[in-house]
Amino acid sequence: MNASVPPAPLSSDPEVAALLAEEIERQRTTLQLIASENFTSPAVLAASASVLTNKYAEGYPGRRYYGGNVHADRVEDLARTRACALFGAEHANVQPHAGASANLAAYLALVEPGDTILAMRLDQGGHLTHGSPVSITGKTYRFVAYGVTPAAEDGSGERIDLDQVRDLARTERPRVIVAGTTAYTRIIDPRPFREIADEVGAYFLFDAAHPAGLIAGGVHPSPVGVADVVTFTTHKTLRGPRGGAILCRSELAKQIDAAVFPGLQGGPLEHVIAAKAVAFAEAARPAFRDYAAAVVRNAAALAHALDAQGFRLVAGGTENHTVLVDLRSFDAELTGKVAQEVLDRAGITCNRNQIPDDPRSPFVTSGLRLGSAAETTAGMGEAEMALVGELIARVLRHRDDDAVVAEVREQVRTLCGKFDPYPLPLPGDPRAVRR
Ligand code: DSN
Repeated sequence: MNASVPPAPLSSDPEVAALLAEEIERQRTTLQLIASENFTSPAVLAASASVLTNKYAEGYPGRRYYGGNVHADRVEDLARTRACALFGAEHANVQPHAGASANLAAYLALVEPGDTILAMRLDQGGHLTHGSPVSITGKTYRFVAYGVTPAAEDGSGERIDLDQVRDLARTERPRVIVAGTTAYTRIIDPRPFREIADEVGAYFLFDAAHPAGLIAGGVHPSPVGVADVVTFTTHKTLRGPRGGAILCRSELAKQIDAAVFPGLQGGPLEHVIAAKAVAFAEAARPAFRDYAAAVVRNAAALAHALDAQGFRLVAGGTENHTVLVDLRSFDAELTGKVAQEVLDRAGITCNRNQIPDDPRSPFVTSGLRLGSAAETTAGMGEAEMALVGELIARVLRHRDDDAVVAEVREQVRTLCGKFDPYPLPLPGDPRAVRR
């Protein structure tokens, strides 16, 4: 990353300025291993901090409910065109504020309240918006859930149980079948889902929030053209601003657009849409294909290192950006909650996560989810991932020893110092103030 952004003054609000400066420092000096996070480029940051935040643009390009949208129209058109070109899609809606609103809009477009939808259960690796009872999705539609196959000694288990998907589809006759996960480490082939959806006359929705960048980078199979609708977030492996988007065939374009606005949202965030346009262009460059391949290699290296330290890997390893660790094999007493807290103290940022059939609650958990997308952006490779695996094991093994935690914190700081995601000053950056 070498694009420069002029540091913007936040001197009128020293309180917020100080907090932002501390957050920049945190991101630069600790390891970012949350599988759903990344470091955007300075260009993406600049677009999302632009004056388009001032603009109301309810509607779509050429059909707005407010005046003054000549530039917003061009920005949104550019974002839509770039999204379609990147993924080979017929239609794109770039207005969803998040992956959750993209999924809700897709349901709103395709089915009626009370209709049956078949999706993966949250505690098996799915997402809240795939029908969790605490989500509006679970309260509005009748969700039926599938999961993964049982764990196997040789690592061949904990795969999406396609037999279960087929059986449930035949008995429950869902109107939509959803593929997509938040804590799943294997490639998801969209074709068997398409076949099952065709057999029972259901729509097929692919939630590509996590693998969107791997799909754009050509290292995972694309669901575009296979699924009826593809939702995704722009801020995970795709490395864009925080937000969502929807791709679909032309014949569904009208109903998808109407579901997003006015169905679900009001004014779109045109500054974020500008940043999405920047990210789509970045992801279309050849270098992004190298990045996507490196993300997968790095996750595999991290998985290998953790396996060598005695951690059981859910699904036996990884083929994407995520590693899901079953902590019980390493230490039966260690919960995901405690592990996350200890790792935080050592400067290793990740999140606790339920593993399939977890006996512990979602707040405590027996698992940790780690991801390679952000630190790959910062430039780390397989050697660094091997070291990170060792550091994680060391700090968790000696979690009651403050001296070891502090020592690992220093090793993390040194490692991060060699892979600064933002070598040039950013708006609000304390380094800019010091100059
Ligand atoms: N919260 C996101 C994740 O971490 O995977 C999904 O919404």
